[in-house]
Amino acid sequence: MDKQLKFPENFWWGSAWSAEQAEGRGTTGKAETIWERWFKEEPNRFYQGISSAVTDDHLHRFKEDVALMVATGHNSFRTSISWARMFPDGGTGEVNPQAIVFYRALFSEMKSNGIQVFANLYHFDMPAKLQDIGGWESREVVAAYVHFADTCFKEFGDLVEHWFTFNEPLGPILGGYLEDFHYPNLIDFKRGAQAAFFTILAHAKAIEAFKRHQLSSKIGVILNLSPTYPRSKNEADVKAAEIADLFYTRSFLDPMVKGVFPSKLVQLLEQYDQMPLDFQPADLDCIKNNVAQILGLNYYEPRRVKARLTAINEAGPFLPDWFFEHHIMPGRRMNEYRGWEIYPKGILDLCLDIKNNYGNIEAFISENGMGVADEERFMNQVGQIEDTYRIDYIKDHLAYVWRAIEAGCNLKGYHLWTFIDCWSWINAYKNRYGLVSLDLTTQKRTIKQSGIFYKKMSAANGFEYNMENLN
Ligand code: BGP
Repeated sequence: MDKQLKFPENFWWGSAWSAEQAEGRGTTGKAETIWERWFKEEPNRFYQGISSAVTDDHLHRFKEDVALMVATGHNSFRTSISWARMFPDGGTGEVNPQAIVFYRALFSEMKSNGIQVFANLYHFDMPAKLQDIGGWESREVVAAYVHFADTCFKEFGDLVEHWFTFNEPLGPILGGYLEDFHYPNLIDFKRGAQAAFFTILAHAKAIEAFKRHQLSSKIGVILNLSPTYPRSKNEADVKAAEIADLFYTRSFLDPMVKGVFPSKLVQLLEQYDQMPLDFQPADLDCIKNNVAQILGLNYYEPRRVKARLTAINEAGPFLPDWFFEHHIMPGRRMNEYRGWEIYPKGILDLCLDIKNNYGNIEAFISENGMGVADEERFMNQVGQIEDTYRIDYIKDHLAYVWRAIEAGCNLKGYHLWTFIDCWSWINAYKNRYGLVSLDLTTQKRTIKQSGIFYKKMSAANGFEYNMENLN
């Protein structure tokens, strides 16, 4: 039975990307980032040896891009402000006037086209020089970040509607300290815990600085969250899921939104001697007093967990999966290109968790999307990608967002990952996520079928859906 799903008035329809993934290096002055550094050291780690040097060349094409935002129904859009571009001497020193000109021009262009500016201050793009002095393991870097944030509030405060301290702060910890997919490529939980703690402190200190500016905008954080499902109701599976959830969900969510660390996680880290070395009472006070005012939820896949089947190697490095194994659920629906399970109902469970356990804080879906390899297979004779699978993916997830709103969740919008196909870290251009396709040789942008659908959906503030697909 088809039903017209209507979303609340002024619902945010849009998408997101980040500076390093879309701007291109350009010639306005920019410090080397850890991505550029890593590419120089190990180009073989990047899909087809493609770096972030050019990406979408958004720096030079932003006017055309804003027109495409309008054409694909955006009323809001998130990008990040590049710390390395703002402070080209390596993340500190003099602010770059050319960077200010660029971001002011971009944000003004968006605003005058009716697109609210969502600005994020950190999307994995540490200036390499600051990584050299310890990156997020260093208090000096926290101070430099707060100065950068404060400069952005001052320079762009009149143009930005929503601010975010971090996108997916768990990512650099997982990748950089536990799983080897992000600079500095260490395997060291304790150092990772220090970097995580200072990231959380940097978030709080940036919010503290933000409050001094007395802007009418809000500031929050964007977290990648997955509901954690145990394989079964067996006690051992349930316990494994609880621990995985502490490491991956509560670790950042609790301190950044509630101002406190989950006591069970602290106990566990104490037991295994994995607590960060440097944390002061004044830090904990700052974290307590400066929490997110709005929460972005990035949802791609559920987390399925079971009790360990094998013994751990205690001579190996301490890792969260000492306590659980990932469960491959028979019958799961997969995005094989990315290796992520597609489970739309997970978005509802996630939103209910936020409603029930985090004071129903104002929130929105800040990323959700489907990366597909070799999308040119689906190109029609006029050069348009017929990505019906993406339209279905969006609808299936949004139907559960609609249901979450019906259930009282304080959800204000939906942003897709992503707008125009962009550079995806070590996967470079392998998987395409955009509403608009990008020709890498000519930089030509072409709206996909999903972009046309998105525009219609945004104009109607909803879409027709077969409710039998919900369970
Ligand atoms: C999120 C990141 C994005 C984006 C997206 C898609 O985790 O915030 O930057 O890259 O995932 O993932 P990937 O690019 O790894 O396919």
